[in-house]
Amino acid sequence: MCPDLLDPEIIKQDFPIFKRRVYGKRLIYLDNAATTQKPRQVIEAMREFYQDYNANIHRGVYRLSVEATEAFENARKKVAKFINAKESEIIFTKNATEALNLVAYSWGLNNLREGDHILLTEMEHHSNIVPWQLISKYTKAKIDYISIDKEGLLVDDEVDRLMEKRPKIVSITHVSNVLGTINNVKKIVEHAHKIGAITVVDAAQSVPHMQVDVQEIGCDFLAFSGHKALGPLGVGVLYGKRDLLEDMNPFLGGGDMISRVWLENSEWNELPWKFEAGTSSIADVIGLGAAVDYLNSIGISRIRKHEIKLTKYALETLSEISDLKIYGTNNLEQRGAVISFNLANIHPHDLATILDEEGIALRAGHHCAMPLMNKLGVAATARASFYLYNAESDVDALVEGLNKARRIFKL
Ligand code: C6P
Repeated sequence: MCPDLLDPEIIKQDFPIFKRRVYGKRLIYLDNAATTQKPRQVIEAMREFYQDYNANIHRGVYRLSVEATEAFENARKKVAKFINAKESEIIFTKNATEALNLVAYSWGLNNLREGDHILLTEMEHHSNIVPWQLISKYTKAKIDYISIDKEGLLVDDEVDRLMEKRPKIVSITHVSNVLGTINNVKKIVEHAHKIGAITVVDAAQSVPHMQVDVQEIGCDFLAFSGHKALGPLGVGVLYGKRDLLEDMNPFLGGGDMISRVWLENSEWNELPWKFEAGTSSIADVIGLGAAVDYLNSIGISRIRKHEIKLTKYALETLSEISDLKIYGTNNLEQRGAVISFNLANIHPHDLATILDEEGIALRAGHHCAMPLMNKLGVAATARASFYLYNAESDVDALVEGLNKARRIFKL
């Protein structure tokens, strides 16, 4: 086997969940855009924390607390290196949603006012729409949306037209969780910077799957969730440029984020702790560090290659099913490992239920992207999303399951 190619069957051995059976069948997990499974290395790192050195961080001088603090800050180093950032620019949040809210509230509330524009796209997840709608209510700044074409790609002319309105902030997804579209964020960031806008990249669906380098993209902020990158639930990351973070007010107040507190006012802690109020999800952060180690040991570019191969195979085999409508582009350079589809007029929830009986886990619904569903003219889709442990046999099982659905619905 070519050393550049992954062998999903070997990788699966690192993931205890694949030992279980679902209705007596092997588990075929195709909901990686929602959350990924966890390798034993991540589970073990978290177990070790709770079993061997469970203590709060940044507070105690005793051995356990020192060890916990070291492991926590070491995870920050790993995450920073993974996306080519400085440690002081990595803020641990609860998830990508909280990271995006942090920017909206801490930057948006102070910097936006009536007459200002916020630029988003029609393919955003609710997490990159709703926080801006809230901020727009408070500040009266107006939101514009870059539209998408039939292939699910951003319309270049629309980018140019809306940039002419000189938005103060441009916040876009790197990879769509519905269409799989990979946006050219570097180009959009460059354009936005030319007109003096601040840029935010929602990297929830990119960081786990492809090389993401914040210096290369040049963005001001970037958000992602640990749980979509083999890490535990409960930890997300916000990258922010130091000078911007320095100027911003804290998002949440409480312990750990201050240097001094008086009855009348307070002084903030240094970066990044200024934005990490209260006790952090220590075990989760340590687990995320282990996930980064695991991803590095496999190689993120090998993961991307594997996903391109699998997506190509899936697009080819799925397109042979009659009455199956696939959304998004066929250009694999511009597409992540996410395939949304509808089969005739079968409701995606019915499809997902039939597939579940075959041990296949995939998501059906609006995928927290209701404006995008409206644009596509549907209420919902079914969605298969792949990761490093998925094999062509998983795609074959999906095709078989869809053919079973066709038989049940007498198509
Ligand atoms: N999308 C999906 O099934 P959180 O929930 O904060 O970890 O991630 C939010 C988020 C932000 N941006 C994008 C592009 C996303 O895909 C998600 C999460 C999941 O598609 C859950 S709705």
